[in-house]
Amino acid sequence: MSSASKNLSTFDSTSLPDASGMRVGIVVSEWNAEVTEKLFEGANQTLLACNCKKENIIRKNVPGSFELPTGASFFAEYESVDAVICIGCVIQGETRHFEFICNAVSQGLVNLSIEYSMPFIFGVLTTDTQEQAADRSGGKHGNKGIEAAVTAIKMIAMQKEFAARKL
Ligand code: DLZ
Repeated sequence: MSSASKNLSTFDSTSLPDASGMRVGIVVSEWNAEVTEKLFEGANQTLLACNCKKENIIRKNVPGSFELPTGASFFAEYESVDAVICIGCVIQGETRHFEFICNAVSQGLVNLSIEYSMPFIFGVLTTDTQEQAADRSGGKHGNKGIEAAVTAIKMIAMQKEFAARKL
């Protein structure tokens, strides 16, 4: 089975680090909300399934995916979180908007990760069609929001491990 047709979103919460001591920010883009709400649900349910406390999951909305890095940087500046999951959905249109937005978001999140030494997770669908987005937000290819939360939990656990070893 090619990776493009595989559902990568199944996970076993018992094989993941315990998230009970984790505090996570989630920034959700309002563009393509029918998709981003499903991605958010996937991420939220996954964090809860791994014992993250409801009060330690903080959600904020931004107008579009282009604003995700700025919203995420507000979390880093003003909230005490261990990671920020950024959720968006950019669908190819007739103009070059798509590439500008995707490049800005991916580069913006890498820059933040380095600046703050903290995980900023790229939970953004970048698809050619609405159907491809639906397939990846609870459809036949799973839910990339789940995968974003799994990634956040793994990266936070890694950071905590490093911090615990530091003299
Ligand atoms: C303007 C725009 C367009 C055309 N398409 C999308 C999209 O598919 N997904 C998305 O998240 N946002 C889109 N936006 C909005 C931009 O992300 C941004 O909010 C505006 O350009 C204002 O900065």
